[in-house]
Amino acid sequence: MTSTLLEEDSGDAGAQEEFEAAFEAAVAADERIEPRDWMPDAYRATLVRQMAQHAHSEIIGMQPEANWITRAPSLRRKAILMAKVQDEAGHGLYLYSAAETLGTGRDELLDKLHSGRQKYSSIFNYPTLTWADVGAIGWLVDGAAITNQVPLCRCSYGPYARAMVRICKEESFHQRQGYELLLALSRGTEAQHAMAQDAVDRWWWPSLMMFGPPDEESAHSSRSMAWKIKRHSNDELRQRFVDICVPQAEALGLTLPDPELRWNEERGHWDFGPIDWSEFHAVLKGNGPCNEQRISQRRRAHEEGAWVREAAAAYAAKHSGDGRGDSGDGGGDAEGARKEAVA
Ligand code: FAQ
Repeated sequence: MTSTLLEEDSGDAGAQEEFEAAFEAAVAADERIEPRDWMPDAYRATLVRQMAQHAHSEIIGMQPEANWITRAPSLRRKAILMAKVQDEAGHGLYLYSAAETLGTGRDELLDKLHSGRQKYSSIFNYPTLTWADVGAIGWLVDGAAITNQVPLCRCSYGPYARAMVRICKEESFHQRQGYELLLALSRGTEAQHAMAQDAVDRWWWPSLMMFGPPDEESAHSSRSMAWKIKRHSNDELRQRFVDICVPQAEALGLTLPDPELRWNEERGHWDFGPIDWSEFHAVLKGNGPCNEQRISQRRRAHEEGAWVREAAAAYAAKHSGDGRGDSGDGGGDAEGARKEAVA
């Protein structure tokens, strides 16, 4: 949005209406809303909620795959997996930074994650039991993430949309590595094929749940779609994902664990069986297989990283570049460096 008129809220009621009208017009015209533009409080709150949940998912999502770094079957696979897990940390960084443009600091968001006041994706509460799970996560979880996130590159909020462009490029690389890993297992020995099939059997339904509740139960979808934060409903994206995966599974030589999967000529889509939403709700309530483990590991990592944040702040204070060097009077830069430190 370009109008400087919108950059400051004067507090005057007439002006307020004008701001609202200009905001709605900018959204309708597919213009981007930028951090200094006026925006409704509910729009800001919705963005913070979704972006925080997204950022938290990226950093919690490092855990299930990191579980296999030390046991990767070759140096090549280890290097790839380390790079992928590191990419997820980077995605968290972009998203926390994008959320900061809305006036919410990373400390505040992390505190809400650690105290259970903000969510992260249900999918990361499942365990990675075998090496094939690394492939299934890449193919299905990154695949679902891309299906959901490509439309977010056109989100009405500029910093979120721009963060998504790079994230999607990296996620699509992740998806291909997962696919390639599963293909190697599927074409390998009988035991390797069985391991790949078992992983797909376990990750398929939770991946479909990643898209959120069915449309009729989705509390936020209609408002978020009207604001062009979300461009498609949860069910639309879930269907798109199923349609993409069915032929890919066939090419992989693996089956999807759904006896009701059938091509529907009339709809031009694959029909699929019912999702067990009671499982989804249980996971959201904290009763998934790994909820406790994920959050306590995250809290521990944060506590153990305190010295890194402190050291970065001290370093920035010492090298604040204003000639005051060791005086310790480098508060501004120290704050900047603290934010730069590992999430
Ligand atoms: N898990 O009204 P809706 C990744 C909550 S990134 C947990 O439909 P909305 C990369 C929802 O927050 C994966 N909670 O909500 C990676 C709301 O609760 P609230 C994350 C869920 O926001 C790959 C309530 O249910 N991606 O995987 C879930 O309109 C590999 C009602 O739902 C994003 O976050 C769920 N699955 O639509 C990393 C993408 N679904 O807040 C490592 C951005 C719903 O009122 C390794 N987010 N809920 O307490 C979105 O697109 C949306 O937020 C949805 C949910 C689609 C997730």
